[in-house]
Amino acid sequence: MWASPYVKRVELALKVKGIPYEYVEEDLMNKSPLLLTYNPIHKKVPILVHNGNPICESSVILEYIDETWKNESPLFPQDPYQKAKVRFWASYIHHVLSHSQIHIKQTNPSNFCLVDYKKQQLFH
Ligand SMILES: N[C@@H](CCC(=O)N[C@@H](CS)C(=O)NCC(=O)O)C(=O)O
Repeated sequence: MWASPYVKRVELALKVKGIPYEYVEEDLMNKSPLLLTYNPIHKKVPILVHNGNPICESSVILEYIDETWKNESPLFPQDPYQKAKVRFWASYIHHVLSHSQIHIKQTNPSNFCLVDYKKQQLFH
């Protein structure tokens, strides 16, 4: 689901750490048997499948990635207070974006921008 912020944060984490992955697009209007098998509780993306094991929920996936590939660029600081601050701001930014009229729009095959539909503004 290319426009999903939950999927994007997982892809970004994999890219930051340089972990090769295969991306499988899902049609959320017609969910595949694989999606329903791997995430029977929420039936949502993203799902990371690693060593045959499905991991669901983007924040859980991010922590799994960070703990599994420890030596590559850490996503979270070790210090519990610093880690709490990172989690706070990640949650804040996500909350602001998902509760606003701002959406991601693809302007051409390789270019994305943020669109504020209320203010009719584009942010590149
Ligand atoms: N809390 C979940 C939310 C994931 C989520 O809402 N995914 C949406 C795509 S953006 C989805 O799969 N929706 C399908 C549905 O609601 O049926 C996470 O962080 O992974």
